[in-house]
Amino acid sequence: MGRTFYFTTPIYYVNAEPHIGHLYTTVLADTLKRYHQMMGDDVYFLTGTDEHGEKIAQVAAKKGVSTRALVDEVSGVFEETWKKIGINNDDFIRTTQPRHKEYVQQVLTAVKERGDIYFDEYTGLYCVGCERYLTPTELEEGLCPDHKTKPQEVKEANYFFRMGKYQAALLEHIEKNPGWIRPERFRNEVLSLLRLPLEDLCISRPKTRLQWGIDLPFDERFVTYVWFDALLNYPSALKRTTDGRDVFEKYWPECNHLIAKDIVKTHAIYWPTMCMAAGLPLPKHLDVHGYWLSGESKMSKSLGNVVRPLAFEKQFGIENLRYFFFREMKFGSDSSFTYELFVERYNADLANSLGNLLSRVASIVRKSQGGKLPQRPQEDEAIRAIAAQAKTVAANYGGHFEERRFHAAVDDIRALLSAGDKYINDQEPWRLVKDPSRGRELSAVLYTGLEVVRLAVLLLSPIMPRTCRTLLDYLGETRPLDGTVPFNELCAWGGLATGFEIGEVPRAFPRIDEAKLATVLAAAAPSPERATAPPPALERKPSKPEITIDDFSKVDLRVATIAEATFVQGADKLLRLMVDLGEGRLRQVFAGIRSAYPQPESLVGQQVVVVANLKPRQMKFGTSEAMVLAGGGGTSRLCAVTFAEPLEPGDHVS
Ligand code: ME8
Repeated sequence: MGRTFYFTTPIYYVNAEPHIGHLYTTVLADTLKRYHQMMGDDVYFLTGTDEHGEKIAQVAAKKGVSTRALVDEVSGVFEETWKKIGINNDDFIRTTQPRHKEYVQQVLTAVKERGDIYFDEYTGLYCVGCERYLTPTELEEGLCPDHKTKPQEVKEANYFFRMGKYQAALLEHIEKNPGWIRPERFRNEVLSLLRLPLEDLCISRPKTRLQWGIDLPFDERFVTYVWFDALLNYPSALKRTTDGRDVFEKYWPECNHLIAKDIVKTHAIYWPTMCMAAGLPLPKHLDVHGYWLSGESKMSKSLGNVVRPLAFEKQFGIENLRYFFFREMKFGSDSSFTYELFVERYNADLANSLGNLLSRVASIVRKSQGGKLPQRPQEDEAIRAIAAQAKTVAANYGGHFEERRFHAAVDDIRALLSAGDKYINDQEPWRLVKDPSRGRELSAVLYTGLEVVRLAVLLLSPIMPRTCRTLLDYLGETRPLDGTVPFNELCAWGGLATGFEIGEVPRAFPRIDEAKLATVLAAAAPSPERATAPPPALERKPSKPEITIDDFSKVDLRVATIAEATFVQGADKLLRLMVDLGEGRLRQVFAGIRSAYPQPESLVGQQVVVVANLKPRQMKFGTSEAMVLAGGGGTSRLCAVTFAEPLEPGDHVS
């Protein structure tokens, strides 16, 4: 009998559409579900959208649409996106659904009756981006470290949850359960937070300031604080599924949350203390992954450097990105996504290694065996070695998945494929084909080559389900991967479908060439998000003292054409630009616009405004010989000042 699992992703805010950061956590849950199903386990997978709170209300107001219209539209985009790319979630929860609202109100009533909610006045620093109060120690130079915005000081009378009361119990739970928060370093982070005094949590917002939320059942002048509402989605979705069932008893004890490190505090502190007060058993695991960075900054809607799942699906296929996710990210650490790196990995691992091995061997089978897969051969030393490696890879696979060492599972599969590749190179079946007396050797080599492919594809199938299903079917491996056939049987060496006639060799992973990459890069910058994202919480800097026209005329503003744009090693805000001011030489400029241009080469050829008579500045990386003008930054997107029409380099700007 298999085990039971309940995987959840965060419910995503509907203030902007999904990007590949959201995709990653969703794919992670989907892959874990498929892995466990293959192992014969029973899995429930929930995702959804978080639709209340100040942030959502602000975005709707800025767009000039009703909040209801905004949440319906964007939640629909999330749900559709997951559907279109084959995410296999069991339910999709929206916090605006009656099933959720009713549950939140029940919990609030119970916690209040227990004496764990009280009314008080409070002053604190609120970050709308995070939708929570930040402690002064969390700020970096007075700003929220995630959103780079100044939190607003809020003073108001509100309801509070006695979170502090549960501090000792939570500390004890985490100390006693080493695997509760994984990986270890996030557990340590939470433990150190819990060694400081834990304040109570403000769980309401007065309707005079915010109407968009779930009414407090005991005081309708207030709505519920968005995190107290959102976290309860995990049980509320089980209490009443979209098709009307109550699966809480079955799945709740096996709850495993998947989140990124941005929301550790809410999930590892707010949430378990809420569970304690509500009489809910604590979730079983909290798995925390790192960020996908775009270049070196976090990919995020507020920074505007995002890659959209559906666009990627059209460009290179989501399944290939799923592969990249698991190959590249070491669980718990940050990883960079760039199109260039994606293409490099794809070409090396999928086109060259897996795709090539399959097509080289399959085409000889077609040529020499009438397309029929050969008999399992007598094993010589070389075959025994590869079979032993395959056996070890399959044996370690489960441990890697369950300890969240996905990249190690992929490394093993890559190593198996390269052993297969080396074996084929050593055995040279293209020469054996020419010698009729070596037919038996030939079929042994072909069998072995395709058996390696079958096993690699089987093991990759939770990661690339559709692609792998097609390849397995092609090889005559039609057994279901839903646990009805035991995993050990599927993966036993020698399972290749002897006698099955393979069809025309598929071009499973066509190589991506430079030209295709260049087209995608050109389309990716500037990202459409930059043009449409509403800036978070506007803050205007105080204006500077008045100047005269004479003061202004001292500034020599010129048109400059960007000839080169590159990252600067060791400087995460700067780009190094070589600009042409029509002087017969290029000037070097270090410009603090990196976050806006994750693909700096997109700037080449653009014309910008520079301060040409600024005294050269000696910097750590070299001399900066001018300054580029840019707009935005701080709380909104950053963008270099450019021209709608081409001008001559060196032209005056006035
Ligand atoms: O925080 N790298 O919603 P959210 C990796 N509504 N993962 C990323 C990512 C990146 N660059 N960007 C986003 C919220 N994610 C709340 C959650 S749960 C009760 C409420 C993923 O829309 C990652 O899973 O800001 C992260 O934790 C989540 O999206 C944040 O999504």
